[in-house]
Amino acid sequence: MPRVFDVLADTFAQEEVKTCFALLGDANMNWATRLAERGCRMIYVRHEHCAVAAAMAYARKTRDVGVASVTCGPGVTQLMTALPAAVRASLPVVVFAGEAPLKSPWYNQGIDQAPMVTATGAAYHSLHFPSRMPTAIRDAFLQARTERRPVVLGIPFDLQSRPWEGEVTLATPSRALVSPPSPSPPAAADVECAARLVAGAQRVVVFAGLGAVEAGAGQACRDLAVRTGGLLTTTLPARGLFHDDPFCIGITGSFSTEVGLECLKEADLVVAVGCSLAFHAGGGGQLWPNAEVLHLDIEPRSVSQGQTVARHHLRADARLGVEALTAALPAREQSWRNNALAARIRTEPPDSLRFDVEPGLLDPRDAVVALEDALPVEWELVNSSGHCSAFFAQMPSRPNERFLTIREFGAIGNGTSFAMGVAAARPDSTVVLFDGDGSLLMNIQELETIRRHGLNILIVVMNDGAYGSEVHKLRSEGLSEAGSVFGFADFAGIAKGFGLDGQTITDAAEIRAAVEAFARSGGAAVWDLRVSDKVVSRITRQAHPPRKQPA
Ligand SMILES: Cc1ncc(C[n+]2csc(CCOP(=O)(O)OP(=O)(O)O)c2C)c(N)n1
Ligand SMILES: [Mg+2]
Repeated sequence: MPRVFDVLADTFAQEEVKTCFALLGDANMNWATRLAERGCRMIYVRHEHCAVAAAMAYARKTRDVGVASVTCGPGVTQLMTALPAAVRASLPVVVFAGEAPLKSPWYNQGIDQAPMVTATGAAYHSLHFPSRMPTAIRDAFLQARTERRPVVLGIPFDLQSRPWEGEVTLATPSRALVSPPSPSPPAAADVECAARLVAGAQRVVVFAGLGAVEAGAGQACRDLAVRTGGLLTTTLPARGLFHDDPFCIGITGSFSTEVGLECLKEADLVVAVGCSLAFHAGGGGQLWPNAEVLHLDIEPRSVSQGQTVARHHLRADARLGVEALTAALPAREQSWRNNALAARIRTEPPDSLRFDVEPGLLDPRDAVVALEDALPVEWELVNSSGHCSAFFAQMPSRPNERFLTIREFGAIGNGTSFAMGVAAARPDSTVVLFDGDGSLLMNIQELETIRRHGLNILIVVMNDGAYGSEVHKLRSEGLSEAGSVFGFADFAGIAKGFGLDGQTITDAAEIRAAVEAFARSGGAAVWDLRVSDKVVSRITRQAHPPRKQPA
C-alpha cells in the first residue's frame, strides 16, 4: 500500500520535474528519496538558501518551474533571502517544505511558517488533507507558472507518512492546463500615435529588457533602430541581446559606458521595450535628461519603483509592437549612425579613469578584458553582485542567451547557487561564475556540492580582500573601513580543500593559458584574481564621490 509521500512524489513526477535542489530533514526526506527513485535528478545542496537560489537560476534558464525542497522549521527560516529575490525577479519556483507533525502537542522545530513566507511575497499553502494533496500540488505549479512567483507547500510530515487511503487519482498536470498565451498585437490607433512620436524624434534609442528577450523581439528592435537611424541598448539582465550590433551602446543604467552615457544625454526619444524602467536602469530619466520615453510593453507604466518613467505608451507584445511600429514609420533621411560613432563604441573603454594600482595586484578592468578575449563564446556566464559586478558586466561580445544575472533583491552570496542552477539547466555546458570574495565566502560550502555532483563550473573570484562596496562608501564618508577589510582569503587553497582545482592569478597575461588549460581539463575550479581595491567603479564614484581632503 502506498504511503502519502509516495503519492506526493508521483504528483511531482507527473509534473515532469526533472531536477530538484534539496536539503533533507525529517519533513522532506522520504518524499525526496521517492522522487529520486522516479527519475528526478536530485542536487543535494549544503544550505537551504542555495536550494531555492539554484532553482531560481534553473527556472530562468529553462523558462520552466524550478523546484526545491527543505525540511520544516529551520529549513524554512533559511529561505528568507531567496524567496523575496525570486518574487522580485518574477521566477516560478515550487518549494516542497515540510511542516511540524500535527499529532504532536509540541515540536521543537515548529514555527508559524505561513506568515514568514507570505511576508516575502511568495504564496504559502498548508496541505492537511491527503486526498486533496495531488490536486493542490498541481495547483501550486499552475500558480507558479501563471503568477510567476514562488509557491511554498507546507505538508506535516506525520501526514506524509500515513498509508494512502483509497484510490490514487492524480490531477491533470499543470503543463496541460496552461495554454501558451498568444502574443497580444497592439491597437492600430495606438501604433499610429506612437509612430507620430517616433517619426518626429531625431535621436532615438531602443532600450530592451528581458520582456524583449522573452518575446523574441531582438531582431524587431534592431530593425526599428535601423529604420530610425538610432541606437540600441539593454538593461543589465538583457545584456548581450544586441552583442554583435555595431550601434549597440551596451548596458543602460548603473553600468553604462562613457560613450553610452554621452549618447543617452543626446537622445530625444527612448523607446523602452519589454523592460520595467527600474530605478537602477535609470528609468526615471536621470540618464536621458532630454528624451521623451515611449514604453512598449504588455503592461506599460507611467510610474515605476517610485519614479515617473514614461508619458507615452504602446500596449503590446514586445515583438508584435515593435514590428507594427517599424512598419508604420515613414522612411527617413537623417541618421544618428556613422562610422566614427561605431568606432568609438567598439574601441573606447567603458571607463577611462586611471588608478594607481599596487604592484602584484590587478586592475579589475584589465582582468575583464583578458577574460572577454580568452573565454570561449559558448560558455555560460553568470554574474553575481558586489562592487566587482560593475566590471564583470562589461563583456560586450557575449550573447544574452549565454548570460545570467538575477539581482533584483540586491543580495550577495548567490553566485555558487546561480551557477549550479545554470549547470543543471545546461548540463552539457561549461559555466563561468564571476563573483566577489565576500559573496563567494557567504556560501562557500557549495564548492562541496559542485564537486560531489561533478558540475562543470569555473569560479572566477575578484578578490579585493574586502567588501568593496562598503569600503568605497566608508572611504567616501571619511569613516573607518575596519568592518569591511579582511585581507586576501586564499581561494586556491580553499578550493583544493574541497577537492577542486584552485589557482591564484596576479597577472592578466596568465588568463589565456589558464582558460586553455581549463577547457582541456573541464571539471570545477576556483581562480583567485587578486585585484586592487584602489579602482573604484564609475557608478560608485558618482554616487559616493571621493572625499575632499581638508586644505
Ligand atoms: C545578503 C547581503 N548581505 C550584505 C549585503 C551588503 N553588501 C553589498 S555588496 C557587499 C560586499 C560584497 O563583497 P564582495 O563579494 O567581495 O564584492 P566586492 O564589493 O568586494 O567587489 C555587501 C556586504 C548584501 N547586499 N546582501
Ligand atoms: Mg570583495
